[in-house]
This record gives sequence, C-alpha cells and structure tokens, in this order.
Amino acid sequence: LRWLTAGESHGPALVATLEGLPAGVPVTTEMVADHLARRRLGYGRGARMKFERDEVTFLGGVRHGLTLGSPVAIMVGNTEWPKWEKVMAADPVDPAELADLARNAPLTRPRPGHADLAGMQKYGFAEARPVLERASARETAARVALGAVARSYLKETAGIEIVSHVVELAGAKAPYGVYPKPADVEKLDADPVRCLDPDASKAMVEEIDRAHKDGDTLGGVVEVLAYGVPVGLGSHVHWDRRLDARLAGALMGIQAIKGVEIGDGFELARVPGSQAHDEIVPTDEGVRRASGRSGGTEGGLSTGELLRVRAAMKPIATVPRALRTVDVSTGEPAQAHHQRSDVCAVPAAGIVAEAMVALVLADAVAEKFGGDSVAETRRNVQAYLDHLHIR
Ligand code: EPS
Repeated sequence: LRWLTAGESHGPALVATLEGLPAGVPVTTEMVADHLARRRLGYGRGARMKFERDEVTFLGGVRHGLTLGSPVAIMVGNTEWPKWEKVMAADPVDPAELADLARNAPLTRPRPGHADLAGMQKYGFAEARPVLERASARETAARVALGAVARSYLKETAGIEIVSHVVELAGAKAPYGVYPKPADVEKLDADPVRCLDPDASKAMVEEIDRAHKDGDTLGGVVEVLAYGVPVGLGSHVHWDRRLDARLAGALMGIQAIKGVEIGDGFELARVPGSQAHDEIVPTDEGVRRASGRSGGTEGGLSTGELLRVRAAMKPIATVPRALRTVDVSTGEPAQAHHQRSDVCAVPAAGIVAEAMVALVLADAVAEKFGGDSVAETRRNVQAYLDHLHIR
C-alpha cells in the first residue's frame, strides 16, 4: 500500500490518498465521519474542536459503498476556512489586504517543543506560520480518514479488529494488564478520557482540570490492541520488513509522540529472561503463548497472539503559561506565542494511533496475502491458515 496526506491546518481542506487496496472493501462517508468524530472527543481539547466540523468527501476509488481497486482519495474540509481565506490563500494576495488582518501577524516568537524554530531555520521562513500550519496535529484527521478505510479492509479480509485506550495521563494510571476488547469500544468512546477504569478516568479528568487552571498542558500514554492478527505478518529477514519496526516508525510519526513500546517494552529490560518471554504451550486451540509480554511480535513477525503497542505523547507545545523563547525579528528574549490551545489531546492521540496501526497492518496483510478483490484476499488468508503445518 502507498498513502499520502496533504493540506494545512487552516487551509481549505486536508486530502489523503491510499493506493493498493483490492476491490470490494466496504467504505462509506458515514464510516469515515464516525472515526473523525471519535478523534474530536476527549476531555481537555480546545475551542476549535467544538465549532469546527470535519466534512468528508470521497473524490475517488469508491462506488456505491465499495472500493473499486483504484486509488482512494478522501477530502476532509476545514469549516474554519472562510476565516483564513486570505491568510492561507494559494494565490498571491495584495499585501494591503493582508496588513489589517490580525490573523496574519507574523509569528516571530517560536514555541519550545513545536516545529516552529527548526522549521523556520531549515526552510528559510522569517515567521512560524508556514511551518506550524503543516506541523499541526490537524493533519491527523487525514490519517484517521485513511485508517477508517484500512480497518474495514482488515476486518473484511482477515477479521482483524483494533481497539485503543488511554493508560496514563500525567500522573494518573489505569491498572496495568487490563485489555479492552472490541465490544468495549462504545464504552471507551463514552468516557471523557477513553479509559475503562472509572477511578483512573476520574483521576485523569482531575489532572486535566488542574492543568487547565494552571495554564499548563499534559501528555500521556495510549495503548493500541489489535485482535485477530494472523501469525507471520512482517518478517525477521530484514530490518525494514520487521512488523515491530514498522509499527514503531508509524506511531513515532504522530505529532508529539516521544516514545513507543511493543508489548511490555522497556519493562522487559528490567527483568531476567525467565520472566521476560512468553512460554509456548499446547492448548485445545493449538500452540499458544502462556503470556503476552512480547506484544504479539517476535523477531519482527506477528505471533498470532494479541498485538499490543503503546505510544507516549508529550504535553502540547502551545502552553498557555508561555515558555521562554527568542523573538527572531529582534533577537531579544520573549515569551512564546500563544493563542488558543488544547490542554490535553491524549484521548485523540489514541484514535490516531489506531489509524496508524491499521495502516501498517493493512500494508502487511496486502503484502502477504495480495489479491485484487476482497474475496481473493480472504481466500488467500484462509488457505494460509488452513495449511499452517504447525498449529
Ligand atoms: C493544533 C492547534 C489547535 C487544534 C488543532 C491542532 O488549532 P488552532 O490553533 O486552530 O486552535 O485545535 O487541532 C485540530 C484542528 C484538529 O482537528 O485536531 C496544533 O497546533 O497542532
């Protein structure tokens, strides 16, 4: 599979394309809109989440609710666009028209933790607008749109289902080792921080309230679980074919993610081998693992057990109680620019992480099983599983 997104945070729209899916994957506008709506949920998000809508339009690759095998193209309209029509116009605008626009004021006080400063230095911009427009996590709406298509493909061809939850938010932690199932998704989405444990959820909400009062922002940890992943996605034979490496790269590629763990991750470095691995046992269902510490990958291959990955998000870089910076127009010390901001976007990051895991798994399924129609891919998956010589 190949996929790309384009579009700026306050441009007319985000666009995304996905190439390489077979024909016959069920996809509807409503399905994509539902996932985009899930991404907007979450306690601690800013004003823009309330007044902006994500307007979904399929521009190609889908007919009457099914993919055609041609590239899928999706547009997610920014309903904020009318306010930015001049500031973000593609064509040249008369400077006199821009001069009176407060929105167009040059952003010369780069925010620590954002792409602002390094982006200005690298691309030769005198202010941060041209950098932050694309660095913004608004772009994740396009990935979630593609993820919605990828997860339908995974469910139809291999029966794979993806769930995520928030396991840490600032200091508040969900009990370790509790894994929500696909049937829990409705309950998770109804929780303000997408955490199943009511006490932990309450503590997380309190953390967000406190940070909001203090003019601060918060990060946290999300966990993504993929149910039904067959053994043998990815490969041990080369570094860039390893499933765990591909998952780590995809998750690290989400704005503000600073750490990724597969399974018990860093904790495995702190225990002896006898407590780190998942013993192989015969069961009525065939050869299985006695535990899930490895997160469902060994040697870069999926093992057929529950796939489990975690991503750590740093606090939002637009801190209301602004941090120290330099005004690049004067070289003098200053406070970083700040307009409105989310206090915390960790629940949304979980939805984005689901999309990234879906895209990586869809790529690995397409690579292993091929097929130009969903029926063909499904036959290939079934034949492979039916003929596994060790079961
Ligand atoms: C973002 C800043 C905020 C968020 C935005 C991401 O936008 P604004 O500065 O316009 O208020 O609302 O997130 C989204 C619009 C979104 O859809 O997720 C940032 O700087 O990354």
